[in-house]
Amino acid sequence: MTDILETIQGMVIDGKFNDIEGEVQRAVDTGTDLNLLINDALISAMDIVGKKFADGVIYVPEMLVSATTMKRGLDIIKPLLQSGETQNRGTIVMGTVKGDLHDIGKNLVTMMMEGAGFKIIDLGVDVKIENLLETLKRENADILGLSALLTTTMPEMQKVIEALEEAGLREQVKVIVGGAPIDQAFADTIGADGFGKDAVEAVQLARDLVAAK
Ligand code: B12
Repeated sequence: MTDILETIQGMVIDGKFNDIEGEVQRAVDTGTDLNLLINDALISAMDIVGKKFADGVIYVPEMLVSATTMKRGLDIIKPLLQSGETQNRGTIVMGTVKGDLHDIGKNLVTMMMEGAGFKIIDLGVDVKIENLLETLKRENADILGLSALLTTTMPEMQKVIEALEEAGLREQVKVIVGGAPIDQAFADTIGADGFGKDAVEAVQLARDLVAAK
């Protein structure tokens, strides 16, 4: 890893939220590959933070400061991911499921989807099923993207799919799922239409699903 990526990774781990924007901007200005910046510096930092938390080396407040630092870094990159495509490729409602407050991954997926020309309605975190249903109907959405980072909130995804069936919306709305504990097997079990392990896969998945509609 190059020095600048290592520095940025360290800043997120150490929660240097006042310095991160300048450093990410410097990386961008010096032509650092955006994929490396996102994956090798920012996301990998959160993996290390998660491990430290699991090992009891750091606690929730430190994890939160790292998350804030990560978000500030991503904010610098966000405009660069917008391709300026004006064509609406389809409408996607995104949200983190009820009981779950993690939104960094969802936000990253949202940014990349917007960059790829989708219209995104981001309902945020801890989203209630009624809110999802109401928005999907109102927006006549093509896809629902659900994120979950906790093993305890994963089952909420299945509840959402069941609610879509009950509301008669399942045929019209494709459901894609993601988040660190989610995998293809889980997506299959709950009857989702797709799983994406990262934002790049999420965009491809959305493209394929809309094209197949
Ligand atoms: C940052 C963080 C927090 C922050 C969140 C801040 C925020 N605004 O998001 C705070 C401090 C609030 C937090 C709180 C908690 N956290 Co936390 N957190 C993390 C941490 C370190 C990083 C998550 C992250 O942002 N990763 C980076 C992003 C980019 O990755 P990602 O989310 O996986 O997203 C990518 C893919 O999964 C995919 N993707 C994501 N969503 C979607 C959606 C779709 C549709 C698709 C296709 C793809 C997709 O694309 C993304 C981009 O590549 C993780 C550890 C980890 N490595 O996951 C723990 C972790 C998830 N947290 C954990 C825990 C336990 C908690 C708490 C319960 C702690 C506590 N005791 O209070 C609370 C729960 C609060 C709640 N109700 O949600 C555990 C979960 C364990 C488990 N088995 O469930 C983890 C794994 C840490 C650990 N190792 O123990 N946390």
